[in-house]
Amino acid sequence: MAIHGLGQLDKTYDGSKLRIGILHARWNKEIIDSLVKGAHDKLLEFGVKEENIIIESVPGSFELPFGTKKFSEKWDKQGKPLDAVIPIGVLIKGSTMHFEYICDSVSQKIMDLSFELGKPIIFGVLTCLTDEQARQRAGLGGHNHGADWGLAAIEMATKFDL
Ligand code: RBF
Repeated sequence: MAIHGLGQLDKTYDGSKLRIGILHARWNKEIIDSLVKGAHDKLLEFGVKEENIIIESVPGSFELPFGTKKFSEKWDKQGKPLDAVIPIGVLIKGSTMHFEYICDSVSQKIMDLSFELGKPIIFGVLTCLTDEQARQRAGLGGHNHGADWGLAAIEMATKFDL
């Protein structure tokens, strides 16, 4: 059992029929790229087809909640709904209160979105005090949390016969 990270799944999940969206912010790009790759590769490992992993971006983490809503609704309208969305962002504390406000509001709104949209919206936002903490959590020296978010999306999109 991993101390940090999801560790073992409760059973094996088949992602072959799923369509999963990844919506990432572009701030802190090196870290974002690694998290997106971690999630993407884990989705492939669990059978999600490459063409059913839809990746889109927004400027920063603040844009993730609204972007996720619009991203999901766009595919609903086209008759090719996403079964889950993984919003990915990296917030790093600076010298103002910006970090505190954004962390709180973005986290709360991402949680609300699952209920609003009726589908799993995974919490793929790192809220770190330093660049080094973010790198460690993005597979750049430590465990890649993006992989856990990919697994969480597959489990949540499969488990409750949504
Ligand atoms: N976006 C992030 O995704 N991560 C950050 O660490 C981050 N830091 C920011 C710091 C400041 C002072 C400002 C003004 C914006 C920051 N943003 C960050 C961008 C923010 O999420 C958003 O894209 C912009 O504020 C435009 O709405």
